[in-house]
Parts: sequence; structure tokens; C-alpha cells
Amino acid sequence: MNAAKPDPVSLSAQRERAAYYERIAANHMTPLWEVLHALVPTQPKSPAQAAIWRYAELREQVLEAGRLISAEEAERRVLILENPGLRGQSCITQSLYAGLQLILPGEVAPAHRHTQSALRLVLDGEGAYTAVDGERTTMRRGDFIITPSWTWHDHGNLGNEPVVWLDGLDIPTVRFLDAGFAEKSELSSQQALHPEGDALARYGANMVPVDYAPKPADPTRVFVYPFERTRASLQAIAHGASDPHHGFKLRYVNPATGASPMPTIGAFAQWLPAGFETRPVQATDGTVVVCLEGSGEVNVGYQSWRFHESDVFVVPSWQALQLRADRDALMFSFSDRPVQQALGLWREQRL
Ligand code: GTQ
Repeated sequence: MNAAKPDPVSLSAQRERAAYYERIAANHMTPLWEVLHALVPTQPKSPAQAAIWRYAELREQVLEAGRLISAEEAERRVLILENPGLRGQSCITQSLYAGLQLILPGEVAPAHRHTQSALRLVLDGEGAYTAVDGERTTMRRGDFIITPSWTWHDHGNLGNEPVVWLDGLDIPTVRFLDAGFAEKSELSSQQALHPEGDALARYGANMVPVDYAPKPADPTRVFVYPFERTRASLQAIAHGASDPHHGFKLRYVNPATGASPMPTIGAFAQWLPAGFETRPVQATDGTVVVCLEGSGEVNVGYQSWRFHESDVFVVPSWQALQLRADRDALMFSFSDRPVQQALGLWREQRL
């Protein structure tokens, strides 16, 4: 890092090297020494940028999509939240995808399955459902719903208002690994195999079926984490001691294993009482943050924004994050942390 700079290179030596690079390029080779420091940086320098999507400004444009294309035709009517530093790549961080999905009354987003894992965070409207492997769950604001890899899923809206939720998927991760498979179901809506609430009763009440023995990386069979439970937990712990960097923050788990709900995406819920200001913290997992309640200000690196309900912002890897709530704030977030932890790569630096 502080090593002496090498001598400047003469013009003739530079020309000789350039000609050499051209000759070896014909054999599909390129010199490491021109790219070594970019390949092996002293610390993460993500091409992703910090950015915010303000729901109040986006809502009309999301609803407009409903007049241009049906959910049936689109298969999934979603506006992708593209990181401004990664345009054209359909990602919000290098490893994660996010989008706003709209479903209108009476519509169905037909059943399919894919190796990509998905989460939904319900933002706007009531009356929609997601069905996962034969069980429906009614979607309510703040509910965190998952469709693990290769599970059948379809969405519908039985109510009388448009419903919008945030999708989070590991699409870029699966693309990076070239491990994407998908198939469509013959039936656009799955047949109900279990009554609503069945999975939560079997797997989400500090018990599991007597002969259930999950493998460590299995996703949870609990596919909905109801908002009221999350909120009640955060409110209860908010009577205790806070963490100066995180306020009151919990991570969602697979209750049968303690691991993240799905192996590729970690999710978190955080409570910041009015007036609470977190100390800055940086972590290697680029993170998507959603404000579910309250309002405040966020600093990411050198940028700062005000945020309100249903706003989404992204914190790239290793950029310092600081939050200040001016009203009691409930924040949901997700990242690739479980992947980095499984690989021994995850780091957090409290500043
Ligand atoms: O709801 O199944 O935003 O397959 C992107 C791909 C949502 C979904 C997305 C998908 C879905």
C-alpha cells in the first residue's frame, strides 16, 4: 500500500508492452499486472451505487404498468429496481435483484417454479395472496413471504384494490453460477393441498412435525413471517438495551435450524425509536433496506436522503450506513449475508 512507486516507464517500453499484449491477446491471454489491483482490491470497491426509490414518487408509474400489460401476459408484472451503477444488468446489488410487483383485482400471476429464491415484502393494498407448494397465504402490509428455490408459486388478487409488493431474488447470484432452471405449471393457479396457516402451525410455532429432520442448508417450510409477530417482537425488545450501531435489530431465521430462511438471502427487521441515531457501520453484504413505518434520514457513504414509508434504498458493500429516525421507524432489509458467511467472507466494521 505504501510501497515505493516503480520508475516511470519509457515511451518505447510502453509501446513494446502494448504490442506484446496484442500478440498474446490472439491466444486469449492478458497480463495480470495491468489488472492485479482491481482484481485484488485492498478493500471492496463496488460498482454498485447507493440509491433510493421513493414509493410516493413511483406509485403512479407502477400502477400505469397495470394499464399496459396484464399479469397473465407479463407472467410477472414487475418494475425492476436497477442500481444506477449496474444499468442493464437487472440487479440492485451485484448479487441481488429487486422489483416492485403489481397485481390488480381479479388477476393471477400463473404458477411457475425456478431455482432462484424469492422474497416478497408487501407494501401497498390488501386482498392478494401468494401460494407456495400448495398453500396460500393472504398478503398483508409488512408480511415477509418467501418462495424458496424450486417451490411452485403463483399470486392472485381476490380483493378490490391494486396490490404492490417488493420482490427480492437471488437472480444475479444464480446467473453468476449458471445454475438457472425454470418451468411453468399446466395449472395457472395451484390446487390447494393444505389449508391456509398449515405451514406456520407445523413449522412456525417452536415445534416441528415429529419426524422432520431438515438438512442444514434446507430453506424453512415457514413461508410467511407475519408482520404483526415481527412488530410485536421489536416493540417488546425496544424496552431493553439498544445496540449503538443497529438500534433494535433481529434477523429472520429458519426456526428449525437457526440459519437464514433461504440459503442465499438473509433478512432483517429493525426498530429505531424516534430520535435514535445509529453509529455508522459498514459491512461486505450490499443491502436493500425498506422503511415499513416512520421516517428519518439515512447516510450512505457521503450521500444522505430523507426516507418515508415504503421507500427502498440500497447500501453497497462496504459503504458506511447511518440511520436517524425522526418518528419511530421500522426497517426491513435483505442481503446476501448468509452466502458470504458460508464462504467465510462476511465482515462488519463498526465505526
Ligand atoms: O414472482 O415469481 O420479480 O419469477 C422476478 C421473477 C418475481 C415471481 C420477480 C419472478 C417473480
